[in-house]
Amino acid sequence: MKKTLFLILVCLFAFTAATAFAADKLVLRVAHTLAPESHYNKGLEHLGQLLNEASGGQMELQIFHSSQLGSERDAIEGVSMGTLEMTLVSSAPLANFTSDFLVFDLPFIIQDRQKAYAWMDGPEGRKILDSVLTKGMVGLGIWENGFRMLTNSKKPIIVPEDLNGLKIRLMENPIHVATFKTLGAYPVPMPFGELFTALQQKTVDGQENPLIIISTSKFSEVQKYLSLTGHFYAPAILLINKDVWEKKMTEDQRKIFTEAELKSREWERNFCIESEKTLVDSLKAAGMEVAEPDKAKFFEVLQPVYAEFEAKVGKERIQSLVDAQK
Ligand code: EAX
Repeated sequence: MKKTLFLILVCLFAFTAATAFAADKLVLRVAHTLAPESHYNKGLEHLGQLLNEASGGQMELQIFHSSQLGSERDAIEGVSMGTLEMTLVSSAPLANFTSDFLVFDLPFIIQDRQKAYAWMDGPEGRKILDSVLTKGMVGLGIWENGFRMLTNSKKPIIVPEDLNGLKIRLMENPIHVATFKTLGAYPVPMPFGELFTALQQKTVDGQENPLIIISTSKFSEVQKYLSLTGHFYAPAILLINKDVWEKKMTEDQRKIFTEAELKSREWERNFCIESEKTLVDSLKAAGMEVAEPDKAKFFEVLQPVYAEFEAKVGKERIQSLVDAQK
């Protein structure tokens, strides 16, 4: 009888110790919409590896790619409410939650990537990131999605008039919609997860995304024409739920995370820059016809978009980002 009780107690103790130990391990789920070969996925894998190494296996990143957990809007809502720990999303859909991000959506506002990185990593970028605090999130860093290029199934796009009447899928963002309306196109906001099928079934004629996405999402299979417009620069924002960051994580874990994030941000940006070097050629090889558009014409036609959104974005913030690239 005594022996049985002893055994039960030992088992109970072992069980409690095991669960306590398991509870020490921090598992963070991070969702994104892109392919496993994409810059988002590779950058997050890099971050996961650094976290694992620096924490002796006690911090784990679980990556959910290809919109497995829904659209970017869904992911932002999930992180905000705490049903998901983390996400990496374009800043454009995030601007619907906090308008501070809108500055990045102005056409051609970012031309010099390296100088823009310094601005985004400095106090101006921090101020923008901190605007998510009131939404139950913490902005961890500004990574890269990239310069967005136009593709379509109808014709080469050289000047804005070429876009007349074309149905172009966009991210859900008011400045993007205004931009393509001004260009004479018919804007169709839609989550990324529905895009390939929409292009395939010709519900839309075209779309715009960085070369690395056009390539890793295989849009060359359903789009003939690529125009190197670079009309928007899309930063990618790494977000974490505020309670997870402030209450669930220890100070040590936050320190490990901050260091690993900084390294991964740099790694991911370089991965984008390096990949881009060969992407035009590989997309040509995949059958796309590539055009160099008249960017100055596009910029000229788009001036009314600046006038329309200047007050909402903030004149000083616009000027600051422009000046930072001089
Ligand atoms: O953030 O929706 C898009 O076109 C984005 O580039 C993509 O989801 C990555």
